[in-house]
Amino acid sequence: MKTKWWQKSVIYQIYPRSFQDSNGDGVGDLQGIISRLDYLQELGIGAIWLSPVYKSPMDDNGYDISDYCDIAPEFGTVADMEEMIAEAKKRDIRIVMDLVVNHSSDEHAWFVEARKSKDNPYRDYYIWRDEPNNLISGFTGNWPGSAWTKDESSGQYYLHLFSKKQPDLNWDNPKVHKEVHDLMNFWLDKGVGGFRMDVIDMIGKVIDDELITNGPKLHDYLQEMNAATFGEKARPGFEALTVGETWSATPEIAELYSSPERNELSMVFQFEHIVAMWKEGQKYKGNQLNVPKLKEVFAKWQQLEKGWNSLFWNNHDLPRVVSAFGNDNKYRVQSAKALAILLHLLKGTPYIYEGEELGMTNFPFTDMSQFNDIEARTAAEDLRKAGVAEAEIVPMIRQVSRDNARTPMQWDSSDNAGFTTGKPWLAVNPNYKEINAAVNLQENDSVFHTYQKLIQLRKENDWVVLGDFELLNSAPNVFAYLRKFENKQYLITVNLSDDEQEFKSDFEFGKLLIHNYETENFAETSGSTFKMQPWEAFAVELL
Ligand code: TEU
Ligand code: CA
Repeated sequence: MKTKWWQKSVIYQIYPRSFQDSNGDGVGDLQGIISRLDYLQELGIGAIWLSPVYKSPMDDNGYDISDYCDIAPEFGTVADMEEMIAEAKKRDIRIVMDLVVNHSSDEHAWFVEARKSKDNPYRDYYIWRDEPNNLISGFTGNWPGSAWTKDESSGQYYLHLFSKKQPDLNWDNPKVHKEVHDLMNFWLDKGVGGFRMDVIDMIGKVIDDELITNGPKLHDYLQEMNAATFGEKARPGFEALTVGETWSATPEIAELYSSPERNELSMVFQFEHIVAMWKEGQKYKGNQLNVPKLKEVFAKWQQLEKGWNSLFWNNHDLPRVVSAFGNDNKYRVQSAKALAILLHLLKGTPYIYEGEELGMTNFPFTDMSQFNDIEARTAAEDLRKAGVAEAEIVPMIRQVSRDNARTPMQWDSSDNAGFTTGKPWLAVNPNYKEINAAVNLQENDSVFHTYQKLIQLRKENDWVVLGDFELLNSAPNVFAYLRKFENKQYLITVNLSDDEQEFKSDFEFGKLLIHNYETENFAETSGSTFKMQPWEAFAVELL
C-alpha cells in the first residue's frame, strides 16, 4: 500500500490567538504565524492544523463562525491567509483548516435571516421546535443546561448543543450540505491541505430520538462531502488530510470513518485514552494517570486493521500533558520526553499541540477571573449550583481547564515570553523564563530536540509508519511494546512513574534509536533485567 504523506508526517496544532502576535494588540495572528514558519520547519512538521481564524464574535474563541469565507480582523485578512499558505508551502508544510459545521454562530447571516420568520428561506438551515426536549448543552451552565433557547419573535425554540450563540445547523437540509461543500471548496481552491472537522460525529443527529452522535446518515453525509470537495472524485490525486473530532468513536466506528475504500476521512481523533484518565470518569474530578489502563486502551486502538489512527496527548481543549499525565515538577523534562517517545513510535499520525514540544505546563490559576474559556465559566456555575464550596472550585477547574492550553506560546525570556509587545489577551505562564523555545533550541538534549528526533525517525523509517504493534508484559507502570516490520523488531520501553522500575528483557539490543537519559553503559543492559530510572524511555533496534 502506498503510504500517504499524512501517514509519514507529524501535524502541529496552532491555536492562532495564542501563538504569535505581530501587531502588538496582545492577540496572536496570521502574520505572527508566518514569522514562525522557520521554527516549525526546523521542528520538522509536515502540516499545521490551524484552529479557526474565520470571522466570529469569539463567544467560543472562533468555534462560533459568522462568516466561513472571511478572516476575523483580529487574525488578519484572506490575503494574509493566502500568504501563509504560500509561505508554508515553500517550507513543505501544508495548512489544514478547522471545519466547524455542526453549528454556526448566531451572528452568521444564515441565522440572522432564519430567526426573522418561520417562513424565511433560511429557517430550516437550523433546528426549531415548538417545545424543547431533553437534549442538553455543555455550555449553558445549570448542568445539564437545556440545549434549547426560545426565540421570542417566533415563539419557537432553536437547538444549540453548545452555547446559545452556537445554533446547530440542520443537516437534514440538503441546502446546508451544498453551503458547506461550497465553503470547503473555497478554501481548497486557495490551497489548503485538508480539514480537521469539529464534533463531526454530531452532524447525523436525530433530534426527536434525542440521538446526538453516530446518527444513521452520518457516513452518507461524509461520503457525499468527500465526493464533492476533497476526495479523489472531486480532486484526483489530491491527498487531503481530513481528521474528524469524534469523542464517541470506538475502534469499530473509527474504521467506518477511516477505511480508505469508504472514501470518508483520513482518520479521527478518538478520546478513549483521555477520558480513561479522568477520575471516576468525570473531567472535573481531575486526571489520574493509570498506566495499566492506558496500555489496554492504546493496545486496543493499535489493532485497527483497515483504518488509521491519530496519536495525540494535547489539543486546545485539554490540559498540558506534562502536568496531566507526567510530572511537571521534579521530572518535567524527562516525563515530557518519555510521553513523546511513547506516543510518537506508535502506529498512526502524531499531533503536537503548540508548546507541547517545549514541555510547557499547566497555568497556576488562583482565581476564577483568570479563566477566559466559556466552558470553565459554565463549569464553575454548575459546580457552585451543585453545592461545591467556592474554595474548591478553582482547584477543580485549574487542573483540567482548556485555558491551560491557551496561554501564550513561550518563545523566549523577554517580556511576555516574546509572544506580544502588548498586553497578552490571556496571562503568560510565569515559568516562561525557564520554559521557552529559545532555551529548548540551545540545549541539545531539550524536549524540542527529542520531538525533532522522533519526527526524523518517522520520516526515515518505514517501521515507524507501517510496523505491527505488540504490547509486552512489563511492570504495571512500564509501557513496553514492540514494532515489527520486515522481520525486524524494535523495542520501545517507557517508565511512566516517579520510581525506579525493573524491566526484564530477553531481547538482544542492537542500535539505540532514542533515549531520554544519557546512560553510558546502555549496551550492557541488553538481554537481562535492568533498572529503569524514573520516566526513563528508550527505543532500540533488536538483533
Ligand atoms: O470540542 C468538542 C467538545 O465536545 C469539547 O468541548 C469537549 O466536550 C470538552 O472540551 C471536553 O471537556 C469542539 C472544539 O474542539 C471545542 O473547542 C469547541 O468548544 C466545541 O467543539 C464547540 O465547537
Ligand atoms: Ca495581533
